Amino acid sequence: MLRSLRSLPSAIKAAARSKFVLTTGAAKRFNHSNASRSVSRITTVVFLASATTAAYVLKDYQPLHAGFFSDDEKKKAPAKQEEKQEEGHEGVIMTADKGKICNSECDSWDLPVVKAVTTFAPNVPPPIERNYPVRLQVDMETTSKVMQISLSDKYPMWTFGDHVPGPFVRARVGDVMEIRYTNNDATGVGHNIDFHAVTGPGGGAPCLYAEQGETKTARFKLLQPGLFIYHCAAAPVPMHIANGMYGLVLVEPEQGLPKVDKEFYVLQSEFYAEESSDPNGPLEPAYADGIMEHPKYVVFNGREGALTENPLMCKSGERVRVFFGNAGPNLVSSFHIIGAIFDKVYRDADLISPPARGIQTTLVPAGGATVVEFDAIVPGNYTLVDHSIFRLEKGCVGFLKVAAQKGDPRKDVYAPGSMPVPCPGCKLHN
Ligand SMILES: [Cu+2]
Repeated sequence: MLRSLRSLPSAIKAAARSKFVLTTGAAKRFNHSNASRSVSRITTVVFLASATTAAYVLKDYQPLHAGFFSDDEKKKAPAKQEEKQEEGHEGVIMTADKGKICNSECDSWDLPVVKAVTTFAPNVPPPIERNYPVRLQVDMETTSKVMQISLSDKYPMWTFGDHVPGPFVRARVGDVMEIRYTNNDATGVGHNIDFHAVTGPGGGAPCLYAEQGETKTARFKLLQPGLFIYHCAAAPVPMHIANGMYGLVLVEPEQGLPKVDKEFYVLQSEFYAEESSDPNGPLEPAYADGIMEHPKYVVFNGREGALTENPLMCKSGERVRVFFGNAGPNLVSSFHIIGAIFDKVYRDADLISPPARGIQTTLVPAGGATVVEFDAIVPGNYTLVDHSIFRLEKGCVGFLKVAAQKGDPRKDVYAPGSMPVPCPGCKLHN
């Protein structure tokens, strides 16, 4: 198998390596005939997916630029941009230039260039204050790294930016998002990025497939406001998502979002893992558990305890917005904050329609997102959960601590008759 890989073009090698890793890993865990047939079916599906990916990469792929820009858009771009700094918000605005990968049909790349400010969960980049489109440069990289997945277990994560979840990108509708993506995964696995915010084949994934050490660049016009998942879509896709390769892109509407006091980035995902044959080794991926949709962990922000050891923090009287994504790869989330009622829910992260009001729990599909807002009225501790509540036992819990401002306990809203006491052993009310 390995000898035959040497004679293949490099893109196929990467895809085939993924298949090889999968099939040997899966075969180790299946030693009866039914399981072997399952592995064979998985292998076939993975091979077809790998071949499709390779075909995209190997053919003279034309980036998806033609038709993305109208003459109207060109008129909106400032005629000349000086170098300047937008303090506290996005990075340096540079003189616009023609992109190397632009063709004659898309000279409206001639937008001011801004380096995106990105953040890792639970932090969110500051709101966008400009009222014109830019070419927003976003640097992304892939790494692999053994990371803590719970108090007791580690897991070999595949990451964007050395973090799970990956960076939060904040843009404005009409921006051209320029992705410069480098695969620094030392294991040699090929990766890409499928942006749900992108209109065009694969969400950009075929343009961004990179083997170890490669950098790929592509530009995408952001046509719709919303909060969008991105994830790796290299074959086998479930494995790449299950190993931690996902994050969020916020595309603000032209008029922006209403001002709030605190914004947070929370992303739910699940991990399919089993004990290693090495007693001191990290957990190993359990592909069969993924197929059966039996996760070992369901977590917020990449690991059990991410939001209990380091809770979200705000003060009473502040308005809170949570950008919530669900990377799956399988489960639908019933997102709820115990003790809070969402007075605005931008259902499915639809930032155009009027938000829903007075919502207790909101469904977030795998590969989807929502935006919720509420006032932190009564001081105390609040609990983020997936209200499919057994998932609490798999790690899906986080805290929001609301500190009292100037001794205002809001007893007009919440009046204990005696000292509040959490129930013994409680994971929900600390
Ligand atoms: Cu990947």
